[in-house]
Amino acid sequence: MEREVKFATKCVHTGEKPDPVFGAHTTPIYQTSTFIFENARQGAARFAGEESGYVYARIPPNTPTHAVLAEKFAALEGGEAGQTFASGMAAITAISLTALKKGDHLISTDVVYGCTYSLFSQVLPGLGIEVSFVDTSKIENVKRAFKPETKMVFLESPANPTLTICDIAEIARIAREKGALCVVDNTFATPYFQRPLELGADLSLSSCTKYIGGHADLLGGIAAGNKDFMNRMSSVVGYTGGIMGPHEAWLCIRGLKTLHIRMERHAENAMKVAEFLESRPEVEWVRYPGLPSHPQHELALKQMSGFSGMLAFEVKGGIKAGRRLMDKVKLCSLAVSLGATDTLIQHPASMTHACVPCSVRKRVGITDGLVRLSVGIEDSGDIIADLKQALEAI
Ligand code: LCS
Repeated sequence: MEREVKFATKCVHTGEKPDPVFGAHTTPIYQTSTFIFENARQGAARFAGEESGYVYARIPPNTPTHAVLAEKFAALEGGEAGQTFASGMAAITAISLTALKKGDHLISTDVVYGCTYSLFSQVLPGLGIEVSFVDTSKIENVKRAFKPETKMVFLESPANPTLTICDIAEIARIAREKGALCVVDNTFATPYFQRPLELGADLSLSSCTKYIGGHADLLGGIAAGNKDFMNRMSSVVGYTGGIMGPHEAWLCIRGLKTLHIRMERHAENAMKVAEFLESRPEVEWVRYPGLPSHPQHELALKQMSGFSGMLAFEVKGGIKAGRRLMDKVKLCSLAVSLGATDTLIQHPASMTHACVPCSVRKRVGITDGLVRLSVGIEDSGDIIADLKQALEAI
């Protein structure tokens, strides 16, 4: 049997095909909207799905550049097939519209990215889809939430922005038993640190805008899973049209080639920053899955091979002190998004999660004083020095 190459080698090599025309070393950007058929019979066969190949850049497999990215990402997640999208939200929308129809029920983690919360709480109910937001870190809650109509369980772990973790293997097992699809938003962990499909989930998705692209210079989304679901989803993708541009696909291919190296540094720096913050008298609490103080640290050790670069904390004095801290940092950028090479700091209650009603934020632990940090790959001493001067100035 052929030896399966390791994760780092997949990052660099999988999916890459030498350019058949000129032999270019890197994957070309197929900047084209349409594809020429050899003859009318071939065009008809491709549209009928009787022959594989490219037809039009909106219709999967989009372009050869997209196909390389989808294949590479699927290999990293351990899935049979992948699909790229215009953004992480386009991925979540297409997955939801493929898996759910009027009368169906969705169970979602209660702490999810703000726009995911809005999509699930405002858009899907308008289509006749019922949504239950559940604290998925407690298995009893998940079990209790199932109804005969439940068709999908959507998990975000670690969750944005509280870093709450849920037991993916156990929930995927229950979902399978109940005949529901288990989908995991793996944006925070990336396949380098967590592979939901290997834990039993049906689909794993990421916002490429974050660690996959890795350099805060693109918007994109991607999902991996089994061929059957991907085939079903390809019509939704073609009909709704939220597809990634070829240049973005190329940037993501380039980003993935260094994913393993970047993630190591993100996690190493985040651990040091988390330990620093936890040691400071100005800090009320810190949440980082790698800290023993994280409520699900044991579970994180079980299902993740590292803890990535995201952390949340609150300074004493709540939101007022938090705002002063965010205004005082110099090296860290005050910006939403995450997974960039530089350290980003932001305030979820007034920024990424401002669209989540205040009462819901309170209930799920997105406190007004919570500050979120996406730890970059700068020198950890410099990040810590910046936070230290800002803490001393509040
Ligand atoms: N899933 C998670 C966990 C996210 O954090 C985001 C965006 C998305 C999906 C959506 O991806 P997008 O459509 O932006 O590519 N999170 C953001 C954040 O925390 N700050 O700005 C965007």
